[in-house]
Amino acid sequence: MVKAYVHDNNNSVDAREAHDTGVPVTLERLEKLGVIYKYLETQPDVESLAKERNYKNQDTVNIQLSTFGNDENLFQKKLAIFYEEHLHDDEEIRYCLEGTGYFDIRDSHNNEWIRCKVDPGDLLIVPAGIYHRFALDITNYIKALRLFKDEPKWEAINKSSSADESSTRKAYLQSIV
Ligand code: KMT
Ligand code: NI
Repeated sequence: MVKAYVHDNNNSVDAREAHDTGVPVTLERLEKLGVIYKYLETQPDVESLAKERNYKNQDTVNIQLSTFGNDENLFQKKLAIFYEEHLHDDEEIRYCLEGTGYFDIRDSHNNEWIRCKVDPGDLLIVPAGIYHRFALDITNYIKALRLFKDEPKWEAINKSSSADESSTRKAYLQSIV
């Protein structure tokens, strides 16, 4: 069930550890950042939400060592990509089907990372232009549904000065003031 807290920002510890400062984050605080975080019982509930919001595409990702042919190197590389701070040009939905993981959401008001722990049934709506990243937890497994509005906008745009200056980022910052 949904649980969010301030990340301790201790980068000398594995991303898959909890990194819990003990400071809870409310759903209202996340909503102020444009993030919707909630529990939905079934996949059809997710499909209808996606339809309402004009989503056209989806895929399922299975993130665990065996997906990568048990190649530990390749697995770590993939995890490192997910853990790079990035944004997308479109709103996206993430829904946890099995396993667990962490979505870290950057709070642009104070630069804190807000860590959202996802369990099966937990759903996040991540707005266009918000910086975020994803980590597995110590169980090393998640199966998640990723829902996208339009195909060309799936791409992850890593944090950089050009991403900071992009129209998507600017529009996002305008939307939360
Ligand atoms: C994202 O946008 O960060 C991702 O798609 C991460 C993988 S989904 C578990
Ligand atoms: Ni992303």
